[in-house]
Amino acid sequence: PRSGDRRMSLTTKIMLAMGLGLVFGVIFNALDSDAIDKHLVGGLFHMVGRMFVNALQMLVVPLVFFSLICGVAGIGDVRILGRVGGKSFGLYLATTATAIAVAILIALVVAPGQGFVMEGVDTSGVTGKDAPSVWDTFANVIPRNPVAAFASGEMLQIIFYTIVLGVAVLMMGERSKPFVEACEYMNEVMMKIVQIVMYFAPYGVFCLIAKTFAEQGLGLFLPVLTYVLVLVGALLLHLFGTLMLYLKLLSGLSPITFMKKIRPAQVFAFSTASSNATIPVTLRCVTERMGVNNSVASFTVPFGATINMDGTAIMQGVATVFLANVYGIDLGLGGYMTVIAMAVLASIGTAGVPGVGLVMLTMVLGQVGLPIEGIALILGVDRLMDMIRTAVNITGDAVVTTIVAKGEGQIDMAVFQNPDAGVISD
Ligand code: DAS
Repeated sequence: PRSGDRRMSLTTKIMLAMGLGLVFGVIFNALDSDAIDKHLVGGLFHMVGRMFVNALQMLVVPLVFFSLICGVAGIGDVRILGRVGGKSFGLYLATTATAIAVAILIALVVAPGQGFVMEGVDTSGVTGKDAPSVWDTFANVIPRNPVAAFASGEMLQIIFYTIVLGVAVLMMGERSKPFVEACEYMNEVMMKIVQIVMYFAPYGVFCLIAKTFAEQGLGLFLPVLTYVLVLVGALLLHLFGTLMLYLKLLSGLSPITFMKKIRPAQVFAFSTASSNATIPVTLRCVTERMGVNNSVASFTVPFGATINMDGTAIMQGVATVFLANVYGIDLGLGGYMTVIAMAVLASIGTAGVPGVGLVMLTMVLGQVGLPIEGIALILGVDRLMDMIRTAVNITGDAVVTTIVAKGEGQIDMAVFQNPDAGVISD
């Protein structure tokens, strides 16, 4: 609870920083219509904002490496990797791909940010067409030189190489224990670094928002509101629509019973904005409240918390469409196919800790040639969006867990039907 209290105060601070940044920016814009950069304060805001965006990007490579190694190597036995790993991996990909495809379709129809082109931002050098073709994107997943891939932050190659390394570690059997323990330790260390960076989020958010609104004026606020509405709509559609359809069609289990039993984990995910922190609660919900056998859940839940991020993929899809509209860049079908592939792979690499979905968004934007500074527009609202999408993420983990368990005959239906099974105080 203490860390929860601290996290909530951080959330409050970020909301406050967003509000103050908005007010300061709008006043500055009204008083001095010249670009804020001509002033000392503008330079300071630019520097602090840039430092925060750099710090977010600094997290990506080591966080993905250690989180993914733990997810794969944590499976424990190569044979388990086969049926349960294959099924759950396939379902995690399917639900995430469905999530982002539906999200992009909704965003293209509603077109948030349409008609509002960022003034004074030179987008001539930024065209979606620079992104490599989808075929090259997949062909280049295999790194010629893994060290170069890590050094240059080629995320697709890093994710691929890390998964292969994880499987190789599993094949070492007992001798891999020290390595896996070291990776788990480093994974914890990486989460601490995320916490350190998130500590500075209010300052980064204030400077980024203030600078953005000083340059663009209040006109920008409306499209950001549409971004939030489209994103929340897409998240709720996935939560109560797509995921429940998967559950009903592939397991025959009752979505209404499922939603009642998973609620404590959703509440915890919302308040912590961390899938990883919610793993113990998700595990208890699927085993004690739904009757899933621990032999399945102990793998699929942590695996899902590491590689399955439907809510995050939805955010990345909607944010990409929003930013493409705001910068007046047409990504074309190839561009959106790349976004879907990148967001699915990025959600595989996203560890389940607060704010990393945004960190991965910088990778998706880079891949399709959109300016990374664009995240300044959605940074202020991202903390609240993160809480909602994390609840969607863990629900997706639990849906796949119950589907796989049902298919393996590893679910005690008496427990699933019993409304009082393993009640956890919400
Ligand atoms: N907060 C992350 C999680 O724990 C997701 C995200 O940042 O998008 O699932």
